[in-house]
Amino acid sequence: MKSSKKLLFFLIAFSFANIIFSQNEDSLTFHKKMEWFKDAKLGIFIHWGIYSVKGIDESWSFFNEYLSHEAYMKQLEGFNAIHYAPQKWAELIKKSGAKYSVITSKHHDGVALWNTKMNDLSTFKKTPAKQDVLSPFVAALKKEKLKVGIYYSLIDWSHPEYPNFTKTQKRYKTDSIKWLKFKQFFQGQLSELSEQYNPDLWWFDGDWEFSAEKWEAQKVRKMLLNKNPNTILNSRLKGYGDYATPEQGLPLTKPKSKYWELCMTMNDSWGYQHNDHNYKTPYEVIRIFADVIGNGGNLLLNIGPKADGTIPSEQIHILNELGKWTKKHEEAIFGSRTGIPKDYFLGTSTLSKNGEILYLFLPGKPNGQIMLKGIKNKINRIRIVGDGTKLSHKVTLHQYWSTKPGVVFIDVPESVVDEYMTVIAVQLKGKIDLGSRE
Ligand code: JFZ
Repeated sequence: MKSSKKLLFFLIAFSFANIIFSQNEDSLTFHKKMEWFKDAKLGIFIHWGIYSVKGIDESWSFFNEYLSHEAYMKQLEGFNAIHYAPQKWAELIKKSGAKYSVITSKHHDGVALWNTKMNDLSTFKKTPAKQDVLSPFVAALKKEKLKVGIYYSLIDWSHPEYPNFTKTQKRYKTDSIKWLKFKQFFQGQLSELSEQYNPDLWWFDGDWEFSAEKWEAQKVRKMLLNKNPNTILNSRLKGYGDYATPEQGLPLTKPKSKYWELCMTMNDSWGYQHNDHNYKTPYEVIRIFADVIGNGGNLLLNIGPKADGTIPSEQIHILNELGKWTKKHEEAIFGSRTGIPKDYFLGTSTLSKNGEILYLFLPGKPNGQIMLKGIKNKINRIRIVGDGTKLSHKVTLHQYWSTKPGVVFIDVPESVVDEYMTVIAVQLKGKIDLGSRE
């Protein structure tokens, strides 16, 4: 190669490298920053806002015109937070076993939980609580060594410069000046949040009303990563996020994305609604949670505190029961990886990070033997997780002349059965080997 050509080659190669590294997002760094999230498994989502005053749908109730915007905003007068105890919240979350929490800093109704300088619509300026209720909670999470997630709605149906107001009333269709002002507003709020809380995770919502170009999604991503290169962004930023959020509830099979999170209500509402008593039982929550982690995902379980700052007793009950179960079974949950295909074990399973321990989740009241097929490894020991009881097993259908693994039957005595879901640990010789799958 002639030297001038060489120079050109290097110049081109260098500028390509620059494009990649200027974003500081090569795949190694990316997977490293996602590690805590992959290991975390459980997060607690909090929808707290003025909608808890009447106990109506968060923001959607006025958007869908079930009541006027004015009547909706009257709820500001009832948001008093008189029993708000952020440290207790954080301790309750910690006890559930969750490793992170995501709180609504602002929902589609535009009411900020912190003292934003970008406008006056905040719990600090417009409610009897007269407080920035976000800061003490973030501080409490940090104190409890829980990761901090900030939910932020891009949509702001109350903002005079936002195009959409309700489902039938639009403020404008195109107006570049107004849109520019709104962009400055929401990006200003994001930099406030980023400066004040430096969250570990951003949970965007409402991206569906406009395109990535209109939201300047790429620029927003860059801005947040500039401040904190390790921060994680959920998927609802028009494709500029880091992990997937399945849309139709519980996925039947493992989602394609390596990182994913299912968000779920405890009853049928995100915010507190006194009429909604349709709570899932602790067993149902635990059963779903196991299914999620068996497919390599995280569960983001929602609570909706009341306007006075108390958490409804049904929600506390679920968190406590979940906490008992996660504590007993922590080794099978936190830091685990996707389990084995259902052809090998007809149920939910996870694997230890090094692949040498297989955890089998036995819902309900198993009694009798558990069957496991196709595992080529020798089994060193089988035991009940969180209990220590050693279990006996037998291997059948294994021919000495064949490489085909046998069928394993494991005895699970009734005396060791967990109230919600028993977990057994199958300690293998070496990393799990699933053989040929035939
Ligand atoms: C959004 C909000 O509109 C809702 O009020 C709540 O805060 C929830 C957590 O998030 O609702 C959505 C948004 C997207 C999907 C489902 C509910 N989705 O992609 O399936």
